[in-house]
Amino acid sequence: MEYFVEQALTYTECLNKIRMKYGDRVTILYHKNIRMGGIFGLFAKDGVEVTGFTSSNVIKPGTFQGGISSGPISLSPEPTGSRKPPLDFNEEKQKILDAAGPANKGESSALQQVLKEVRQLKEEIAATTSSVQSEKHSTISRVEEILDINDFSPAYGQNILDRIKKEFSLDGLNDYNTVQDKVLEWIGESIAVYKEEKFQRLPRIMVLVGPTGVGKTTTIAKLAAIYGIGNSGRRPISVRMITIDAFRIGAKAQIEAYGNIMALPVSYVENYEDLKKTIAQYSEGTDLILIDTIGKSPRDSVKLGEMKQLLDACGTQAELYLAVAATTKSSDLKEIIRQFEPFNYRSVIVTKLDETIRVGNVISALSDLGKSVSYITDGQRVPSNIQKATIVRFLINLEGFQVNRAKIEARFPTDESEQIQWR
Ligand SMILES: Nc1nc2c(ncn2[C@@H]2O[C@H](COP(=O)(O)OP(=O)(O)OP(=O)(O)O)[C@@H](O)[C@H]2O)c(=O)[nH]1
Ligand SMILES: [Mg+2]
Repeated sequence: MEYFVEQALTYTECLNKIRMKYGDRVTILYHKNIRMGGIFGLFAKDGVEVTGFTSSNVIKPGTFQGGISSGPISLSPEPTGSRKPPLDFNEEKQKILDAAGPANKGESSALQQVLKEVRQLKEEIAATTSSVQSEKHSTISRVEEILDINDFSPAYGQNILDRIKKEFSLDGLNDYNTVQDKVLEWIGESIAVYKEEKFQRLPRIMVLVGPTGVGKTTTIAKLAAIYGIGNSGRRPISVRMITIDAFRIGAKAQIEAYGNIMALPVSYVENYEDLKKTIAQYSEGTDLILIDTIGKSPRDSVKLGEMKQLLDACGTQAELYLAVAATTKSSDLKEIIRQFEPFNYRSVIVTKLDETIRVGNVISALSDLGKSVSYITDGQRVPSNIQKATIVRFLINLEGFQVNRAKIEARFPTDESEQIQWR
């Protein structure tokens, strides 16, 4: 008599395997569903495991009955379609005794021994199966947790985890720091920083659109300061601000206040004709026209459409930017990015980076939808709280990773001459 434990993807496959290996004179004790193959629970498949024993003196041929058997059954061939009556437990016990050998016939100690061995076997298998099932490599669990903390979108997170599984061997996974550095690198590679084109035709027109309250007006003032006051030793150029937001209480006063402080002119327009006329009027002698718009709910497609029509007055050379707040959750960011799509904006300005420690939402929403980031703002102070976006800036903002700044700066170098510096 010989015990066996066979595994296969299906019960029938398993029985065929047993039949091939041991012939028909076998007795099946039980079967159970298991997870097969894989490493640390990855790539495992559902399967079936059958435990039984071979015997030279199998008792009465039985028919295999589908489902979980309540006792030992024989695999002996039987005409198809014939159904065996329910198994009698005592009779089945006796079968095991018989199968254990003539010398033990009738002795319950033999049965006890058989059952004990089977139980042990079962426990051992259960222990390994459950550890295979639940055990995820600690490196993968750790990265998963960090991606979660940083509010990366589920799709983005899954991509990173799949890539780890694909690119690291079991041995490689044991080196957490190397995996972590690679993950940071992949995240960095997924951030597209907008490359500003050299603008040929003056005036350059920059327009900011976006949801309400994200910081468009404040950002317009910051941009006006960068270019109109000069920075990093750059000479100031002639800048004018135009706001479409003239009727809201306080809105006019807000941009006017910035204009006064910086001694930069502000114009107000209400409609397409006004805007077209104002741009034409100041085209001569103005290098940069910054246009502030009224915040729009991404859900209000009628208002978005009206705004789009009005902005057509800026002409095709106008550069539109979408402002979004870093504090917006990933799924809302995606909706905003999609809803503003008809504006054909060139890039995204991420505001309020100072208000959150999680930037995975921004990184994943931009990456999932293939958008670049041009500026980031990180505070209410005008003009100093604005920077050109850099990959490093996003990576050092991530929670939970041990970021080796020198390493990521070397991997994602920043063109310092491009940066805004206030002295
Ligand atoms: N913490 C922080 N606050 C900011 C930032 N940018 C703007 N704000 C603040 O956000 C609030 C709204 O800013 P606004 O510039 O008026 O926003 P807006 O997009 O023009 O708003 P609407 O015109 O109403 O759509 C103000 O209190 C700003 O000071 C930033 O980068 N960080
Ligand atoms: Mg505003």
